[in-house]
Amino acid sequence: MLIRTRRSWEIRDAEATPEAAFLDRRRLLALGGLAAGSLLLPGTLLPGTARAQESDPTADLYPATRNETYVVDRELTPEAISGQYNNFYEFGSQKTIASTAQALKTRPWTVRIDGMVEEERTVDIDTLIRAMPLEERLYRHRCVEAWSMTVPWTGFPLAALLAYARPLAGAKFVRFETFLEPETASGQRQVWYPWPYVEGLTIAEAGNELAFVATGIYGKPLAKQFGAPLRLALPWKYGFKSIKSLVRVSFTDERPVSFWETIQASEYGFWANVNPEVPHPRWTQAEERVLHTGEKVPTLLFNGYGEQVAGLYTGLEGEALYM
Ligand SMILES: Nc1nc2c(c(=O)[nH]1)N[C@H]1C(S)=C(S)[C@@H](COP(=O)(O)O)O[C@H]1N2
Ligand SMILES: [Mo]
Repeated sequence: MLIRTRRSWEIRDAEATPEAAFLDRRRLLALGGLAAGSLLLPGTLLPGTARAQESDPTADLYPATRNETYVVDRELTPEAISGQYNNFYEFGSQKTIASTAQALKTRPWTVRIDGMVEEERTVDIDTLIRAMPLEERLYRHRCVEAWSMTVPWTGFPLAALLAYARPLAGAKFVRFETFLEPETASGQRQVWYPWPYVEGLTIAEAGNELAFVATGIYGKPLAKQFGAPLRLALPWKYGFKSIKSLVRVSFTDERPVSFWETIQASEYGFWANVNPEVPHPRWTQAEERVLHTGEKVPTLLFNGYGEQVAGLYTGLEGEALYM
């Protein structure tokens, strides 16, 4: 048992102000601009924020209406910070991949739906996005490396994609796959990694109301470094489960083995639910570093989303649910 002096539900006054959760879009943009101004040289463009998204064929769908069910008790992370500190190993193992990620060509783009489904098919990304009910949600994100951010995603419930895919009754898992294009993604030329990036969920997890497919962030289509044009956002799990730049969604009765599980199964398991009391083999998970302030705050069980997801794991106590 860990003993903490500050309880997980005690949040500082500054974090608790309703303004923090409901920053209007203009103020958010101003915040982003301010931080960008202080971090970047004059005249430097923030990669992927303006140019690429203007030409996005779905740009007219943004900003989408915010779903007020998903609120947060933390300040949003400015785009100038979250857009410059990314994990996207396809473009390198360092956090500063935003510029190189601009090489990713996101149109034309298709998503293959296959495996145990009524009918296998390949759908064009713009057709898919327009068929889905877009909304905005504020979610917290906790990386296994113990940093965290809070961001406004735009997208649709993964449950809507499940309904669209029509899996067979025998399907038990969903397997997700990222693009494979070593010509543009320099990281994929590092052949010791098991490309393409793969992740997986149980059908029950994928159907949970919190499981979200993001197409946008900060009221705009996703910038490339965030995993354009389509990525998962699974706020109760460590960030590596939220796979970026999806090209394939497969239904199966076998538990998928993920990219990170292939590399180091003793550190990155299938379930990877956030739990402050189960340390990573090489560091504690009790606290996290808030990306834009550097402040250390206690990590919460299921990243604070236990009410929605704890029920998914009853009867599975023998599994390594928290790594
Ligand atoms: N395809 C792919 N998806 C990925 C990753 C990656 O390297 N490749 N990194 C993961 C990790 S470790 C995290 S924390 C999040 C980071 O998302 P962000 O850069 O949008 O904050 O993406 C996840 N999805
Ligand atoms: Mo991560």
